[in-house]
Amino acid sequence: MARKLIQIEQAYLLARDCYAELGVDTDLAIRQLARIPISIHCWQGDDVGGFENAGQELGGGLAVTGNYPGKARTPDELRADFEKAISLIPGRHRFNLHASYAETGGKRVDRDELSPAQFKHWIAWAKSIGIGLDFNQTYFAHPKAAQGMTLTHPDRRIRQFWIEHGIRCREIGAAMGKGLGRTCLTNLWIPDGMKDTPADRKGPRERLLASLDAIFQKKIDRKLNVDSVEPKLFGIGSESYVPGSHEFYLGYAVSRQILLTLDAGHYHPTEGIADKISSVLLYLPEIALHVSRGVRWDSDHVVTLTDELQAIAQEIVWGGHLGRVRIGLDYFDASINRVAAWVIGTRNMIKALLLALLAPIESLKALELEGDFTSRLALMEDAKTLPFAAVWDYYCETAGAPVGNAWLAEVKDYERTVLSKRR
Ligand code: RNT
Ligand code: ZN
Repeated sequence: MARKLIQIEQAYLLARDCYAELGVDTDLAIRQLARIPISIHCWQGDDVGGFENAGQELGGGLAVTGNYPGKARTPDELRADFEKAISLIPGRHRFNLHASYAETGGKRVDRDELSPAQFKHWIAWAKSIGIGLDFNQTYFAHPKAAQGMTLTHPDRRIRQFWIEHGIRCREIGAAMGKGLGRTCLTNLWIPDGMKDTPADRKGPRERLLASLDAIFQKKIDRKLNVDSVEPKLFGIGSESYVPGSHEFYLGYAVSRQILLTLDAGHYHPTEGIADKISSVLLYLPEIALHVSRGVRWDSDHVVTLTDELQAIAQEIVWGGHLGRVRIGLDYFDASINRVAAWVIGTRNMIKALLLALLAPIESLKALELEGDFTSRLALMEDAKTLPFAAVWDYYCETAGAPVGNAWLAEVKDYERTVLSKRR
């Protein structure tokens, strides 16, 4: 049931006083929050399917489980679903596309032939709804990636094919940046790795290094497009060796001064990415995040309001890094309504940011500097039960998004009237 405006406002005014007693300005927090874009991943909308219709299986160690009805089958359906989702999320966000979402008009355009032409509808659409786009090279779901190797492949011609793909995607990213007047992030992740113990760990890494240098050789205006590389610990089918490891890409990003993408599911199961942020930002101008939720492995579950998510948001906000972290989401669950999956995960990311913005961080930092760790712990714990929900509801209300779980009824209605008609 939708709550009444007067109740939302009254609750907010009480909450504002509570926070003010601790020196926290809730109005300011809301203004800051409204300016943080989340890059929402297209691939939750269609189970990482894309629109190439090449009949190729996903591969690359990516696994989507579930068969909930109603997934988007065409670019128009995906756009409509996403518009529904963002109508239920406060703030202005971005859409993150993969190269496999090219619109080729029925023609076969291979990955090494892609150009901005296949993304002109996406750009026009993004412009019409006033959002920015981000982009990704697609190094999976393709015959030339079927052996589990792309940029590290021993065959020079296959590497060259994927190098060309990498370059073209950066150009597409630049076209997105230019067309929309918002810098595009083009993120590179490859599935390369080995199931069993390699005999040579060095060779594939040397080839990857050379391939990346070939891709990033062309200078592209950083106002239009910035590049990022995404490390990973292991994948299905690459359990024993992944050339593009954390150390590999950290060194690469720092030496080339491009971005590093920290994916929350790409480390050891108990290893968080929050603590990495303040370290890597000492050496890089900007980083990107793939906020995800691994359950026992890199399972890409819908982002929930976990301690890990809150720790990530705290690091970004408390460290003063908001302008230097491009927050993106990366998960895919085909066992629930996909529009709801977008809404739940994104609203949780925003909630975590608001929680971080509402913490009495100045007091906490002062106590820490004084060495009063007792008071720091006490205040941190008390802050956890402040009336956060009243501020969150008020933010949703003033941003024109549904308050509380009122969004769910809209998704159910959309399911009834649109999604369930897709067979
Ligand atoms: C895979 C990476 C990568 C993909 C997307 C689809 O482990 O996280 O970011 O999930 O590009
Ligand atoms: Zn990722």
